[in-house]
Amino acid sequence: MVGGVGLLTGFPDGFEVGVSTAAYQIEGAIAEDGRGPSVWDTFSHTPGRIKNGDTGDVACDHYHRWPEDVALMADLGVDAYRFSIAWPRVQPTGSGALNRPGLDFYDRLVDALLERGIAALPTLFHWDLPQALEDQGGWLSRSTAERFAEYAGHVADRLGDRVHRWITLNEPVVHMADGYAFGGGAPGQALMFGALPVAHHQLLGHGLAVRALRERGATQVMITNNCSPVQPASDDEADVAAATLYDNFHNRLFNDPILLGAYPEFLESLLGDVIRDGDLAIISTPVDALGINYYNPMRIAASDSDLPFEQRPIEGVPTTAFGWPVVPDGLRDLLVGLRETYGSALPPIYITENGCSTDDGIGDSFRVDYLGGHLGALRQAIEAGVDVRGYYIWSLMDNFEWAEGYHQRFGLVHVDFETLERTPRDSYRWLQTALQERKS
Ligand code: IFM
Repeated sequence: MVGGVGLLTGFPDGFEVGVSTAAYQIEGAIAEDGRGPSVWDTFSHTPGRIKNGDTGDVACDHYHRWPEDVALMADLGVDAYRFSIAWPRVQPTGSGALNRPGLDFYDRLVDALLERGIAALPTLFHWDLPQALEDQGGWLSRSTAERFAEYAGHVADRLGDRVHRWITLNEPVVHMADGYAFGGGAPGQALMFGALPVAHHQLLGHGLAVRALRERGATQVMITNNCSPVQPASDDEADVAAATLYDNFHNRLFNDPILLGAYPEFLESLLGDVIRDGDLAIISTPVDALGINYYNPMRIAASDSDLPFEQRPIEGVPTTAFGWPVVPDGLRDLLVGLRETYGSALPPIYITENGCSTDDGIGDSFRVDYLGGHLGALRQAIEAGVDVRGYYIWSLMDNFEWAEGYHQRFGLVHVDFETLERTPRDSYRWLQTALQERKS
Protein backbone atom coordinates (compact mmCIF):
# COMPACT_ATOMS: atom_id res chain seq x y z
CA MET A 1 0.00 0.00 0.00
CA VAL A 2 1.59 3.32 -1.07
CA GLY A 3 0.92 6.03 1.51
CA GLY A 4 -2.52 5.17 2.82
CA VAL A 5 -3.96 4.45 -0.63
CA GLY A 6 -6.82 1.95 -0.46
CA LEU A 7 -6.86 1.93 3.33
CA LEU A 8 -10.42 3.18 3.62
CA THR A 9 -12.01 1.50 0.63
CA GLY A 10 -14.79 -0.93 1.47
CA PHE A 11 -16.05 0.98 4.50
CA PRO A 12 -19.68 2.11 4.43
CA ASP A 13 -20.64 5.62 3.35
CA GLY A 14 -20.50 7.99 6.27
CA PHE A 15 -17.99 5.82 8.17
CA GLU A 16 -16.26 8.24 10.50
CA VAL A 17 -12.50 8.42 10.98
CA GLY A 18 -11.31 10.42 13.95
CA VAL A 19 -8.62 10.91 16.55
CA SER A 20 -8.92 10.74 20.35
CA THR A 21 -7.29 12.49 23.29
CA ALA A 22 -8.11 13.13 26.96
CA ALA A 23 -7.95 16.31 29.01
CA TYR A 24 -5.42 15.43 31.71
CA GLN A 25 -3.17 13.78 29.14
CA ILE A 26 -2.82 16.86 26.92
CA GLU A 27 -4.13 20.10 28.43
CA GLY A 28 -1.64 21.12 31.12
CA ALA A 29 -2.56 24.51 32.70
CA ILE A 30 -3.69 22.69 35.81
CA ALA A 31 -3.93 25.78 37.99
CA GLU A 32 -5.05 28.30 35.40
CA ASP A 33 -8.28 30.22 35.00
CA GLY A 34 -9.90 28.72 38.06
CA ARG A 35 -9.41 25.01 37.37
CA GLY A 36 -9.64 22.95 40.58
CA PRO A 37 -7.30 20.08 41.50
CA SER A 38 -8.12 16.61 40.26
CA VAL A 39 -7.20 13.19 41.62
CA TRP A 40 -4.56 12.95 38.90
CA ASP A 41 -2.86 16.14 40.08
CA THR A 42 -2.65 14.70 43.56
CA PHE A 43 -1.53 11.28 42.38
CA SER A 44 1.11 12.47 39.91
CA HIS A 45 2.60 14.74 42.57
CA THR A 46 2.92 11.83 44.99
CA PRO A 47 6.54 10.63 44.87
CA GLY A 48 7.04 7.23 43.31
CA ARG A 49 3.68 7.02 41.56
CA ILE A 50 4.68 8.03 38.02
CA LYS A 51 7.68 6.99 35.96
CA ASN A 52 10.43 9.66 36.11
CA GLY A 53 8.26 11.75 38.44
CA ASP A 54 6.33 13.11 35.42
CA THR A 55 3.10 15.04 35.95
CA GLY A 56 0.37 16.46 33.74
CA ASP A 57 1.15 20.03 34.87
CA VAL A 58 2.14 21.07 31.35
CA ALA A 59 1.55 17.93 29.27
CA CYS A 60 1.19 19.06 25.62
CA ASP A 61 0.10 22.53 26.74
CA HIS A 62 -2.99 22.02 24.62
CA TYR A 63 -4.85 24.54 26.82
CA HIS A 64 -2.78 27.24 25.09
CA ARG A 65 -1.79 25.52 21.85
CA TRP A 66 -5.21 24.18 20.87
CA PRO A 67 -5.43 26.27 17.67
CA GLU A 68 -2.30 24.51 16.39
CA ASP A 69 -3.78 21.14 17.33
CA VAL A 70 -7.06 21.88 15.57
CA ALA A 71 -5.05 22.94 12.49
CA LEU A 72 -3.16 19.63 12.62
CA MET A 73 -6.45 17.72 12.65
CA ALA A 74 -7.83 19.80 9.80
CA ASP A 75 -4.71 19.15 7.70
CA LEU A 76 -4.90 15.48 8.52
CA GLY A 77 -8.47 15.51 7.22
CA VAL A 78 -10.26 13.62 10.00
CA ASP A 79 -14.04 13.69 10.26
CA ALA A 80 -14.20 13.95 14.04
CA TYR A 81 -12.30 14.65 17.23
CA ARG A 82 -12.95 12.81 20.47
CA PHE A 83 -11.62 14.84 23.40
CA SER A 84 -12.54 14.90 27.06
CA ILE A 85 -13.82 17.69 29.22
CA ALA A 86 -11.99 18.16 32.51
CA TRP A 87 -14.64 18.18 35.21
CA PRO A 88 -12.40 20.22 37.59
CA ARG A 89 -11.94 22.88 34.91
CA VAL A 90 -15.68 23.29 34.52
CA GLN A 91 -16.76 22.76 38.12
CA PRO A 92 -13.66 23.02 40.33
CA THR A 93 -15.03 21.18 43.36
CA GLY A 94 -17.31 18.80 41.48
CA SER A 95 -20.51 20.39 42.73
CA GLY A 96 -22.01 23.83 43.00
CA ALA A 97 -20.45 26.81 41.26
CA LEU A 98 -19.33 26.54 37.65
CA ASN A 99 -16.10 28.02 36.36
CA ARG A 100 -16.98 30.19 33.38
CA PRO A 101 -13.41 30.44 31.92
CA GLY A 102 -13.24 26.62 31.92
CA LEU A 103 -16.48 26.35 29.98
CA ASP A 104 -15.30 29.14 27.65
CA PHE A 105 -12.25 27.06 26.76
CA TYR A 106 -14.36 24.14 25.50
CA ASP A 107 -16.76 26.54 23.84
CA ARG A 108 -13.92 28.02 21.74
CA LEU A 109 -12.57 24.57 20.96
CA VAL A 110 -15.94 23.33 19.71
CA ASP A 111 -16.43 26.41 17.54
CA ALA A 112 -12.98 26.01 16.01
CA LEU A 113 -13.62 22.34 15.24
CA LEU A 114 -16.95 23.01 13.63
CA GLU A 115 -15.49 25.86 11.56
CA ARG A 116 -12.99 23.38 10.14
CA GLY A 117 -15.68 20.77 9.45
CA ILE A 118 -14.57 18.45 12.27
CA ALA A 119 -17.35 16.90 14.36
CA ALA A 120 -16.91 17.22 18.15
CA LEU A 121 -17.32 14.11 20.28
CA PRO A 122 -16.70 15.05 23.92
CA THR A 123 -16.21 12.51 26.69
CA LEU A 124 -17.47 13.86 30.01
CA PHE A 125 -15.25 11.79 32.29
CA HIS A 126 -11.81 10.45 31.46
CA TRP A 127 -10.60 9.77 35.03
CA ASP A 128 -9.81 13.31 36.29
CA LEU A 129 -12.28 13.46 39.17
CA PRO A 130 -12.27 16.73 41.13
CA GLN A 131 -10.17 16.07 44.25
CA ALA A 132 -12.92 17.57 46.41
CA LEU A 133 -15.25 14.75 45.37
CA GLU A 134 -12.59 12.13 46.02
CA ASP A 135 -12.25 13.58 49.51
CA GLN A 136 -15.93 12.76 49.99
CA GLY A 137 -15.51 9.14 48.87
CA GLY A 138 -15.04 9.48 45.12
CA TRP A 139 -16.72 6.79 43.04
CA LEU A 140 -17.05 4.60 46.14
CA SER A 141 -19.77 7.02 47.12
CA ARG A 142 -23.18 6.93 45.44
CA SER A 143 -23.48 10.71 45.55
CA THR A 144 -20.66 11.03 42.96
CA ALA A 145 -23.05 9.48 40.42
CA GLU A 146 -25.57 12.25 41.12
CA ARG A 147 -22.89 14.96 40.95
CA PHE A 148 -21.71 13.53 37.62
CA ALA A 149 -25.17 13.80 36.07
CA GLU A 150 -25.51 17.39 37.28
CA TYR A 151 -22.13 18.28 35.79
CA ALA A 152 -23.12 16.58 32.50
CA GLY A 153 -26.24 18.71 32.41
CA HIS A 154 -24.25 21.91 32.99
CA VAL A 155 -21.86 21.13 30.16
CA ALA A 156 -24.74 20.33 27.82
CA ASP A 157 -26.47 23.57 28.83
CA ARG A 158 -23.43 25.42 27.54
CA LEU A 159 -22.40 23.34 24.50
CA GLY A 160 -25.62 21.51 23.61
CA ASP A 161 -26.63 24.04 20.94
CA ARG A 162 -23.68 22.78 18.85
CA VAL A 163 -22.78 19.40 20.36
CA HIS A 164 -25.40 16.69 20.03
CA ARG A 165 -23.22 13.63 20.57
CA TRP A 166 -21.67 12.71 23.89
CA ILE A 167 -19.69 9.98 25.59
CA THR A 168 -20.45 9.73 29.29
CA LEU A 169 -17.51 7.75 30.75
CA ASN A 170 -14.22 6.48 29.39
CA GLU A 171 -13.26 2.89 30.29
CA PRO A 172 -14.95 2.59 33.68
CA VAL A 173 -13.37 -0.85 34.09
CA VAL A 174 -9.86 0.60 33.89
CA HIS A 175 -10.73 3.43 36.24
CA MET A 176 -12.13 0.95 38.76
CA ALA A 177 -9.22 -1.46 38.44
CA ASP A 178 -6.30 0.99 38.32
CA GLY A 179 -7.78 3.64 40.55
CA TYR A 180 -9.54 1.64 43.25
CA ALA A 181 -8.68 -2.08 43.03
CA PHE A 182 -4.91 -2.15 42.43
CA GLY A 183 -3.86 1.46 42.96
CA GLY A 184 -1.64 1.96 39.89
CA GLY A 185 -3.67 5.00 38.85
CA ALA A 186 -5.43 7.84 40.66
CA PRO A 187 -6.78 7.93 43.29
CA GLY A 188 -4.41 5.07 44.13
CA GLN A 189 -6.57 2.86 46.33
CA ALA A 190 -5.89 -0.88 46.46
CA LEU A 191 -9.18 -2.35 47.66
CA MET A 192 -9.20 -5.43 45.42
CA PHE A 193 -12.80 -6.70 45.28
CA GLY A 194 -13.76 -3.88 47.64
CA ALA A 195 -13.57 -1.65 44.56
CA LEU A 196 -16.73 -3.16 43.04
CA PRO A 197 -19.07 -0.38 44.24
CA VAL A 198 -17.05 1.93 41.97
CA ALA A 199 -18.38 -0.06 39.01
CA HIS A 200 -21.97 0.34 40.10
CA HIS A 201 -21.69 4.03 40.89
CA GLN A 202 -19.99 4.81 37.59
CA LEU A 203 -22.73 2.91 35.77
CA LEU A 204 -25.40 4.74 37.74
CA GLY A 205 -23.71 8.06 36.94
CA HIS A 206 -23.69 7.05 33.29
CA GLY A 207 -27.43 6.25 33.28
CA LEU A 208 -28.35 9.45 35.08
CA ALA A 209 -26.16 11.44 32.68
CA VAL A 210 -27.80 9.80 29.63
CA ARG A 211 -31.12 11.12 30.91
CA ALA A 212 -29.74 14.59 31.66
CA LEU A 213 -28.18 14.83 28.20
CA ARG A 214 -31.31 13.64 26.42
CA GLU A 215 -33.42 16.20 28.29
CA ARG A 216 -31.11 18.77 26.72
CA GLY A 217 -31.61 17.52 23.19
CA ALA A 218 -28.65 15.15 22.74
CA THR A 219 -29.23 12.89 19.76
CA GLN A 220 -26.42 10.39 20.29
CA VAL A 221 -25.26 9.33 23.73
CA MET A 222 -22.85 6.48 24.36
CA ILE A 223 -20.39 5.10 26.89
CA THR A 224 -16.88 3.95 26.01
CA ASN A 225 -15.94 0.54 27.38
CA ASN A 226 -12.50 -1.04 27.14
CA CYS A 227 -13.15 -4.57 25.89
CA SER A 228 -10.91 -7.52 25.08
CA PRO A 229 -11.70 -10.94 23.71
CA VAL A 230 -10.61 -13.41 26.39
CA GLN A 231 -9.04 -16.79 25.68
CA PRO A 232 -8.14 -19.45 28.24
CA ALA A 233 -4.41 -20.23 28.45
CA SER A 234 -5.21 -23.95 27.98
CA ASP A 235 -8.13 -26.38 27.71
CA ASP A 236 -7.72 -27.15 31.38
CA GLU A 237 -11.03 -26.73 33.22
CA ALA A 238 -9.50 -24.34 35.76
CA ASP A 239 -8.10 -22.08 33.03
CA VAL A 240 -11.40 -22.08 31.15
CA ALA A 241 -13.24 -21.13 34.35
CA ALA A 242 -10.68 -18.41 35.11
CA ALA A 243 -11.06 -16.97 31.60
CA THR A 244 -14.84 -16.86 31.98
CA LEU A 245 -14.47 -15.12 35.32
CA TYR A 246 -12.08 -12.57 33.83
CA ASP A 247 -14.46 -11.95 30.92
CA ASN A 248 -17.19 -11.21 33.46
CA PHE A 249 -15.11 -8.66 35.33
CA HIS A 250 -13.51 -7.01 32.33
CA ASN A 251 -16.25 -7.04 29.70
CA ARG A 252 -19.63 -8.08 31.04
CA LEU A 253 -19.62 -6.05 34.26
CA PHE A 254 -19.92 -2.88 32.17
CA ASN A 255 -21.78 -4.12 29.07
CA ASP A 256 -24.53 -6.33 30.56
CA PRO A 257 -26.19 -3.79 32.87
CA ILE A 258 -26.29 -1.19 30.09
CA LEU A 259 -27.41 -3.46 27.26
CA LEU A 260 -29.38 -6.14 29.15
CA GLY A 261 -30.42 -4.32 32.32
CA ALA A 262 -28.83 -6.96 34.59
CA TYR A 263 -25.42 -7.86 36.00
CA PRO A 264 -24.03 -11.36 35.54
CA GLU A 265 -25.59 -13.24 38.49
CA PHE A 266 -22.49 -13.74 40.63
CA LEU A 267 -21.46 -10.10 40.23
CA GLU A 268 -24.92 -9.01 41.31
CA SER A 269 -24.54 -11.06 44.48
CA LEU A 270 -21.08 -9.59 45.13
CA LEU A 271 -22.51 -6.09 44.76
CA GLY A 272 -25.33 -6.92 47.22
CA ASP A 273 -27.11 -3.90 48.63
CA VAL A 274 -24.91 -1.42 46.73
CA ILE A 275 -27.63 -1.92 44.09
CA ARG A 276 -30.87 -0.15 44.99
CA ASP A 277 -34.34 -0.62 43.54
CA GLY A 278 -34.63 1.16 40.22
CA ASP A 279 -30.88 1.48 39.62
CA LEU A 280 -30.75 -1.03 36.79
CA ALA A 281 -33.60 0.71 34.99
CA ILE A 282 -31.56 3.92 35.11
CA ILE A 283 -28.34 2.20 34.04
CA SER A 284 -30.05 0.53 31.08
CA THR A 285 -31.57 3.75 29.75
CA PRO A 286 -31.06 3.04 26.05
CA VAL A 287 -27.84 4.33 24.50
CA ASP A 288 -27.62 5.27 20.84
CA ALA A 289 -24.25 3.66 20.32
CA LEU A 290 -21.53 1.79 22.18
CA GLY A 291 -17.96 3.05 22.21
CA ILE A 292 -15.33 0.32 22.27
CA ASN A 293 -11.63 0.80 23.00
CA TYR A 294 -9.62 -2.14 21.76
CA TYR A 295 -5.92 -2.72 22.27
CA ASN A 296 -5.32 -6.47 22.61
CA PRO A 297 -6.88 -9.81 23.53
CA MET A 298 -6.27 -11.36 26.95
CA ARG A 299 -4.97 -14.87 27.58
CA ILE A 300 -5.97 -15.95 31.05
CA ALA A 301 -4.99 -18.81 33.37
CA ALA A 302 -6.21 -19.86 36.81
CA SER A 303 -4.15 -18.54 39.72
CA ASP A 304 -3.65 -19.26 43.42
CA SER A 305 -2.69 -15.68 44.20
CA ASP A 306 -4.98 -13.00 45.68
CA LEU A 307 -6.88 -13.04 42.40
CA PRO A 308 -8.31 -16.22 40.88
CA PHE A 309 -6.93 -15.37 37.40
CA GLU A 310 -3.70 -14.17 35.86
CA GLN A 311 -2.61 -12.87 32.49
CA ARG A 312 -0.33 -14.99 30.30
CA PRO A 313 1.69 -13.75 27.32
CA ILE A 314 0.36 -14.27 23.82
CA GLU A 315 3.23 -15.93 21.99
CA GLY A 316 4.38 -15.45 18.42
CA VAL A 317 3.04 -11.96 17.75
CA PRO A 318 4.79 -8.58 17.66
CA THR A 319 4.54 -6.37 20.74
CA THR A 320 4.26 -2.60 21.05
CA ALA A 321 6.79 -0.45 22.94
CA PHE A 322 4.54 -1.01 25.96
CA GLY A 323 4.89 -4.79 25.45
CA TRP A 324 1.26 -5.21 24.44
CA PRO A 325 0.63 -8.01 21.91
CA VAL A 326 -0.46 -6.90 18.46
CA VAL A 327 -3.45 -9.02 17.38
CA PRO A 328 -5.60 -7.20 14.80
CA ASP A 329 -7.92 -10.22 14.38
CA GLY A 330 -8.80 -9.81 18.04
CA LEU A 331 -10.75 -6.70 17.07
CA ARG A 332 -12.84 -8.63 14.56
CA ASP A 333 -13.37 -11.49 17.03
CA LEU A 334 -14.37 -9.06 19.76
CA LEU A 335 -16.97 -7.34 17.57
CA VAL A 336 -18.41 -10.55 16.18
CA GLY A 337 -18.51 -11.93 19.73
CA LEU A 338 -20.37 -8.87 21.01
CA ARG A 339 -22.98 -9.30 18.32
CA GLU A 340 -23.38 -12.97 19.22
CA THR A 341 -23.69 -12.16 22.93
CA TYR A 342 -26.05 -9.20 22.73
CA GLY A 343 -27.92 -9.75 19.44
CA SER A 344 -30.50 -7.05 18.80
CA ALA A 345 -29.64 -5.36 22.12
CA LEU A 346 -26.29 -4.29 20.63
CA PRO A 347 -26.45 -0.71 19.32
CA PRO A 348 -24.19 0.61 16.55
CA ILE A 349 -20.54 0.58 17.58
CA TYR A 350 -17.81 3.18 17.34
CA ILE A 351 -14.21 2.14 17.95
CA THR A 352 -13.38 5.13 20.13
CA GLU A 353 -9.74 4.15 20.68
CA ASN A 354 -7.21 1.93 18.98
CA GLY A 355 -3.51 2.54 18.58
CA CYS A 356 -0.07 1.63 19.81
CA SER A 357 2.96 3.07 21.54
CA THR A 358 6.19 3.15 19.57
CA ASP A 359 9.71 4.27 20.29
CA ASP A 360 10.44 7.97 20.02
CA GLY A 361 10.96 9.01 16.40
CA ILE A 362 9.14 10.28 13.34
CA GLY A 363 9.46 7.15 11.21
CA ASP A 364 6.77 4.90 12.68
CA SER A 365 6.21 2.12 10.19
CA PHE A 366 5.25 -0.03 13.20
CA ARG A 367 2.21 2.22 13.81
CA VAL A 368 1.33 2.23 10.10
CA ASP A 369 1.27 -1.58 10.13
CA TYR A 370 -0.63 -1.66 13.40
CA LEU A 371 -3.36 0.70 12.23
CA GLY A 372 -3.58 -0.85 8.77
CA GLY A 373 -3.98 -4.31 10.30
CA HIS A 374 -6.71 -3.19 12.67
CA LEU A 375 -8.62 -1.33 9.97
CA GLY A 376 -8.49 -4.51 7.90
CA ALA A 377 -9.91 -6.54 10.79
CA LEU A 378 -12.59 -3.92 11.30
CA ARG A 379 -13.59 -4.16 7.66
CA GLN A 380 -13.97 -7.91 8.11
CA ALA A 381 -16.24 -7.39 11.13
CA ILE A 382 -18.41 -5.02 9.10
CA GLU A 383 -18.55 -7.52 6.24
CA ALA A 384 -19.64 -10.12 8.81
CA GLY A 385 -22.60 -7.89 9.62
CA VAL A 386 -21.49 -5.92 12.70
CA ASP A 387 -22.76 -2.34 12.58
CA VAL A 388 -19.61 -0.27 13.14
CA ARG A 389 -19.90 3.43 12.34
CA GLY A 390 -16.48 4.86 13.10
CA TYR A 391 -12.84 4.39 14.07
CA TYR A 392 -10.87 6.79 16.27
CA ILE A 393 -7.12 6.50 16.61
CA TRP A 394 -5.47 6.84 20.00
CA SER A 395 -3.93 9.29 19.79
CA LEU A 396 -3.67 12.55 17.87
CA MET A 397 -0.36 13.26 19.57
CA ASP A 398 2.08 11.92 22.17
CA ASN A 399 0.80 12.72 25.65
CA PHE A 400 0.92 11.91 29.37
CA GLU A 401 0.44 8.15 29.47
CA TRP A 402 -0.72 7.97 33.10
CA ALA A 403 1.67 5.99 35.37
CA GLU A 404 4.09 5.70 32.41
CA GLY A 405 4.43 9.48 32.21
CA TYR A 406 5.77 10.72 28.87
CA HIS A 407 7.61 7.50 28.24
CA GLN A 408 5.02 5.69 26.11
CA ARG A 409 4.23 7.51 22.86
CA PHE A 410 0.94 6.87 21.08
CA GLY A 411 0.78 9.88 18.75
CA LEU A 412 0.28 10.29 15.02
CA VAL A 413 2.07 13.52 15.89
CA HIS A 414 5.36 13.49 17.79
CA VAL A 415 5.63 15.95 20.67
CA ASP A 416 8.99 17.16 21.94
CA PHE A 417 8.24 17.57 25.64
CA GLU A 418 11.12 20.05 26.08
CA THR A 419 10.00 22.50 23.41
CA LEU A 420 6.41 21.26 22.92
CA GLU A 421 7.04 21.30 19.19
CA ARG A 422 4.64 19.07 17.25
CA THR A 423 5.93 17.06 14.26
CA PRO A 424 3.67 14.81 12.19
CA ARG A 425 4.95 11.25 12.00
CA ASP A 426 4.91 9.04 8.92
CA SER A 427 1.65 7.49 10.13
CA TYR A 428 0.04 10.95 10.04
CA ARG A 429 1.07 11.39 6.37
CA TRP A 430 -0.09 7.87 5.57
CA LEU A 431 -3.55 8.46 7.06
CA GLN A 432 -3.74 11.88 5.43
CA THR A 433 -3.26 10.23 2.02
CA ALA A 434 -6.05 7.76 2.75
CA LEU A 435 -8.42 10.47 3.89
CA GLN A 436 -7.62 12.61 0.84
CA GLU A 437 -8.17 9.63 -1.46
CA ARG A 438 -11.55 8.95 0.14
CA LYS A 439 -12.66 12.53 -0.45
CA SER A 440 -11.57 12.65 -4.09
O1 IFM B 1 -3.87 6.55 27.21
C1 IFM B 1 -4.86 5.61 27.42
C2 IFM B 1 -6.23 6.28 27.43
O2 IFM B 1 -6.30 7.30 28.36
C3 IFM B 1 -7.30 5.27 27.75
N1 IFM B 1 -7.20 4.12 26.90
C4 IFM B 1 -5.91 3.51 26.72
C5 IFM B 1 -4.88 4.55 26.35
C6 IFM B 1 -3.50 3.88 26.17
O3 IFM B 1 -3.08 3.29 27.36
